[in-house]
Amino acid sequence: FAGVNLLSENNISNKTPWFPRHAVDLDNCNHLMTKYEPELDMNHPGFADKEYRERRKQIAEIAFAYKYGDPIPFISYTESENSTWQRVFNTVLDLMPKHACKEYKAAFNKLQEADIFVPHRIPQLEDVSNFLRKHTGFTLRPAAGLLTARDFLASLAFRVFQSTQYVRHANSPFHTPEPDCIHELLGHIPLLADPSFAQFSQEIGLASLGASDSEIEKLSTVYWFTVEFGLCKENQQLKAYGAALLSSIGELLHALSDKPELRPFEPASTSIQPYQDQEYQPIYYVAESFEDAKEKFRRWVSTMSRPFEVRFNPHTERVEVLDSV
Ligand code: NLE
Ligand code: FE2
Repeated sequence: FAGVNLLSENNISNKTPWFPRHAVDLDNCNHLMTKYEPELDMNHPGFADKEYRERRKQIAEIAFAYKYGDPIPFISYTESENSTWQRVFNTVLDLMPKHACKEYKAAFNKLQEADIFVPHRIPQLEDVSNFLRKHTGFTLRPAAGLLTARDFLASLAFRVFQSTQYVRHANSPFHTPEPDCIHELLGHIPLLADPSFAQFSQEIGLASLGASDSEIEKLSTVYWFTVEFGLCKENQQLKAYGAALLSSIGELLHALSDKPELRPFEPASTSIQPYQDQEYQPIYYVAESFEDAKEKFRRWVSTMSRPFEVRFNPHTERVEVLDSV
């Protein structure tokens, strides 16, 4: 039974789910949730649009073929795709000064200065990845669609963000329930260039490695209500930092109206709040600041049941497993 020894090396019991130990292992962390595939979902705006479905397939192939270390393939976006980007980009330009948190605005400016964020063309993931690497060490990998929470969170532990590369359907520019590259670019990328936020993202990822299914569920719920839909305070005012708010003018205005319920971010209760992902959220969580959210998150994670600790070594891109007893 040579395998038994292997499994229990470093005290990892054979009950611990497999997890990536090196960034190259992320080649195996690309399992998709199928619920949003335009082929399968009758409500998807692309369901009846054969050309759109073909295009999605073509771009998904790139992600399936991608291997660790490859440059991210260039996509020649069509005029219609670029114009969808431009419509969303212009609304962000309008709303950002008033409604986005200061860290988002600062990074957005840098992306404009670097000529990566321009109105008329969709940025290439390879350029964005190189930009992030310089600021926080985050890099991107192309993803074919919505990944399982376990695979998606695991990549964050390595400061790798798995990003879709296809574009939402031209008929729904201002809100789509699934991720697309406009959401990744306008929602996630600016904050991944912010050191404090990058740290928070990585810590969620590290906490997910080898976690049980129910803990993954809690971590992805925390991720949902912070990284995706989080609000924070800035000089007594509410600002958005959640990517799904910043990439969807429809939901951003809803979140800041008097319709939804706002609650203070508390990992213990936030992590068990059920949510749906089809419509605007009825509840949002408000963080005092990124630092405060990080601190609360750390305290809460330390109560989780995992019998070992993990540490990312950026020189080797390896996760080291440490006994916590
Ligand atoms: N609703 C967001 C948007 O329209 O940009 C995408 C959410 C992805 C979780
Ligand atoms: Fe997202």
